[in-house]
Formats: sequence, C-alpha cells, structure tokens
Amino acid sequence: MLIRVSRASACAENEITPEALYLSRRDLLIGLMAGSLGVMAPSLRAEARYPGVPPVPSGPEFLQRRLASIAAAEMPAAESITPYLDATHYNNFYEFGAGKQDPSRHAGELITDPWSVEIDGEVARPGRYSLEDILSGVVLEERIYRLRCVEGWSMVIPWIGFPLAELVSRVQPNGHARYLRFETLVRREQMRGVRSDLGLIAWPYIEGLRLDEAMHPLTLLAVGMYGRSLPNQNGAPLRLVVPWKYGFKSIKSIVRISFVRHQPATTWQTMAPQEYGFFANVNPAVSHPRWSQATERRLPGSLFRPNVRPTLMFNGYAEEVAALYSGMDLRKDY
Ligand SMILES: Nc1nc2c(c(=O)[nH]1)N[C@H]1C(S)=C(S)[C@@H](COP(=O)(O)O)O[C@H]1N2
Ligand SMILES: [Mo]
Repeated sequence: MLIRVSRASACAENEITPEALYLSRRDLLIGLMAGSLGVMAPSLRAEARYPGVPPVPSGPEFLQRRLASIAAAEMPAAESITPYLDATHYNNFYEFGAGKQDPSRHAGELITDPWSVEIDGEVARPGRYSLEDILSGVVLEERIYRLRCVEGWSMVIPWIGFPLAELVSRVQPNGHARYLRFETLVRREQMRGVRSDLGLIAWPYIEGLRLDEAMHPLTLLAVGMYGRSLPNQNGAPLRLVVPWKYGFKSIKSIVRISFVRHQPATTWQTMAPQEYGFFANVNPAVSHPRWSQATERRLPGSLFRPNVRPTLMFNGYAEEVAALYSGMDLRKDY
C-alpha cells in the first residue's frame, strides 16, 4: 500500500480521465520517473524531513556521496513514519543482546567498513563482492514500508536501498538455484550477545527466501534509513527488508548470500519450528501458538495509549505479493 506497483488488471487511465488532464498527469508521471533517478524530484534532505537524525552523515565516503543525491519518497497519506529515535532504540539484533535497548547500546562496537559479501552456490558469478561493488550501478531509492515483528509490534520506516532482484540478476543464478540463504556476520569480540551466548542461538543468524520472493520488486537490500546510512543496530551496512513477512526474515549485517537447491534451515525456524515457519508471511488469521496475530501495537505507544491496530494480510501488501503463494495452504506453510 505504501508503494504502488502497477498491475496489469488496472484499467488504463485514459479510459476514465479527460484527455487534457491525462496528458498533464502523464508529464507529471514522467517527471516522477525521472525523479526516482535523482533528476527532478526533491532530493532527500534528511534533517528537514526526519527530526532526530544525526546532523552529519556517517558511513564510508562513497556511501555518504550516494546518500546525498537520493530522491525523497512520497509521504504516505494514511500512516505516519515512526520517529527516528524509536526505530533506532527499540531493536531486535540478538548478536548484541536480547533486550530491546541492547543493540543501540552495544552495536556501536561493530566495525562495518570495509565490508564484503561472499556470494556462492548455484550462480555463474560467485565471488567476494565489496559493498562498493555491490552498490555500483544500482539506483538507491527511498521506500517507506511497514515493519511487523512477529512479537506483535510494528513501525513504519523509510529505508534506502535497491531491489535485491538487481543483485540476483547480476550474479546469474543457474537452473538449480531455487532458494537464497543469507548469513549475518559473527564477530565475537565486537558482538556482546554472541560472546555472552544465551545458549539459544546457533550463530550465525541465518535467513532464507524462495528465488521468486527474492526477485519480487518489493524485496530490498537496504543500506540506509531516514536519509542516513543504517545505524549498526539496524543492520549496517547491508540488510534485507521483506515488508510482507515478519521482521525476523529481514536479516541484518549480511556477509554471505548462497544460492541453493533446497529450502535452507533458518535460525528461528530451527529453534522453534512449531512457532516460526520458513515463510513467515504476516497473517492475521494464523495465530502464533502463544498469542494472536490479529492486531499489532504501532510504535511508539504507551501503557495508556497502546496504539493497537488490526494486522493486515501480508502486512498490507497482499495486492502485490499474494500471487506468490497461490495454491499454498498458509496455515501449514506459516
Ligand atoms: N542478524 C540478525 N538479524 C535480525 C535479527 C537478529 O536478531 N539478528 N532480528 C530480526 C527481527 S526479530 C526483527 S523484528 C528485525 C528488526 O529490525 P529493526 O531493529 O531494524 O527494526 O530484524 C531482524 N533481523
Ligand atoms: Mo521480530
């Protein structure tokens, strides 16, 4: 809902719009398209748009330069963006501890530059790609998405990134590639949660997508949020964002992407298979065994104003993604 993907089923605008209006709107659309290339739309002035963002950009210099020229996404009419301070101080990133404040307290210890990602498996162009390499030739864009955690809270976050599909096409998967398997960095000296081992998680944190899910235009690789590079607690320098799935699918600080033949075993699914599935599509009709998923708390909220709202099928992106799951029983494949 927050971003529109055109559908073949939609009737052509010129069937219903007077010609003059249609033409001027067409010019506007062309302008907007140019804008997404940073030509015409207002460039993203993060400090004006998002109160509380750091006054000075951070991250490697090549990324700062790229972030300076991004076009601003249209502000959603029906939703307000979660304040920067909430999105960066209420996090899940178990590598830095299990508490919601632990990542913002401790992730600063992580060194994220230089960074590279190993790409291997069923692809014609495997290799170790530097972050700069990964970003070369892609257009970074701002996308405002809802994020729904399986625990029952949600936010609205303006990400900066590019479609994962572009990277997938570049490395040329072969006919055996059916799934992508993602791995987060493990660096004990810089990751307090890994050191103190909760005894629960077998590091590295692993996530996965079916190839068609990875190729879907809503699926992003993000390098920034709120007009800035990603804070470490949000998964710097490179993370996945899959807005129609529960947040745990959106793996942070990625160091490896493998193209594989079989559905990979993922972290939460392995730990508690009866509670967390591989697909993890947001679904208000399928309860978690210990709580309902019918509603969510939109952050920020308070004890007295919990800000509860109904959870939407596929987190509100059903129109765009439902076809990926046609014929599947989403109660079984949760
Ligand atoms: N490596 C790694 N990625 C992770 C997690 C984690 O613990 N480790 N937590 C996930 C969960 S449960 C959620 S809800 C989102 C939270 O992203 P945010 O902190 O940027 O809002 O990150 C996901 N990605
Ligand atoms: Mo989550």
